[in-house]
Amino acid sequence: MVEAACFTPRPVHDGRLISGIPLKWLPLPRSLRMKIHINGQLLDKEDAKISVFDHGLLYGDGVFEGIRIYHGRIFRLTAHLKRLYESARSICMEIPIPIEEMEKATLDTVAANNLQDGYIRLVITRGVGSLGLNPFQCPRPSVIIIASTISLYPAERYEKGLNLITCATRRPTPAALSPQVKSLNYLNNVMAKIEAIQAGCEEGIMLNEQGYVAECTGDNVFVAKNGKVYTPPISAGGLDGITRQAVIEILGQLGFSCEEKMMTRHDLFTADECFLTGTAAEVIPAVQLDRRLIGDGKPGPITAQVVAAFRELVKHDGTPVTYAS
Ligand code: PXG
Repeated sequence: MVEAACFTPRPVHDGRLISGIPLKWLPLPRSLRMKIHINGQLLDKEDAKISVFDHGLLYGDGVFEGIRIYHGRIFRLTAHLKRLYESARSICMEIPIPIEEMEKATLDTVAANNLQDGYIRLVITRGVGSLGLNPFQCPRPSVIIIASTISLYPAERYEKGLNLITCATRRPTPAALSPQVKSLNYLNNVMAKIEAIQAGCEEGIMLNEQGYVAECTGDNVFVAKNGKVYTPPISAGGLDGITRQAVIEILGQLGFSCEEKMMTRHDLFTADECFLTGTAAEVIPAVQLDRRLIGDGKPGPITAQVVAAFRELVKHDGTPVTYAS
């Protein structure tokens, strides 16, 4: 069995020992432990287990979504659920519950963990099968909902901007697996992320087979030049990001034109500003690519406006969670 860690470290620890055990490693009272939804049940984290025969583990066969909770509201929940069900349909997987039930289960899991701000990971695996590729031997996909927190980059990076490299690992061609499927097999993106980190950068630009900019390993990319904003079209190979869509709307409201354009590294090197968008990253400036400064190497004014407007948007745009009083 794949097992989550037994004890959740206490949020507060002062170094005290109880019976020789550091206070931070004592189990939390049951009512305070993280609750995870698995196939209709809300389980304590230590009881939340999935079989090693699940094809999600054996083959990366399954789909997922990452969703933010802001101020007690789930940001763009309907859009995330729609993308999840489309990813599943694309890989011939029938999610065993209707979308309305998934919405309720997601809201209930957030409420059970009493999270006002955080991050939800929805994972649908192909389910338990035999040691063979054939997915039709897996009778029922498993539904997992984790409501927790995520912090991708230190706060300082939101002020100073990210440093990027161009990854040698390319975004796979749509003739292989469609880039629109958020599958459980993220190895290609993981390889690209390794390249970025090993080069001392936080994120990496991924090109498509033709050498055009597709996106980053977990975010979409935008540039600003001469007061106009550009982003690669989805057909360049990036994910149709939900934050990307929100930012396109924000840019319209701020009065900036945003054009989808095929771009090469040249367009990034010669841009005035660059920023990335994603559920985990939110909106974050990027100030260097391959050790070359983008613009003056500082986050620019258009980026600052988009960041501010995005932070405002998430305060009210979202499905409200009903918490137990
Ligand atoms: N491209 C890729 C390849 C992604 O995986 C995005 C773009 C941005 O899409 P959204 O819809 O989130 O705006 C993603 C999403 C993580 C993490 O753990 C990454 C994502 C989402 C949630 C968590 O790094 N990437």
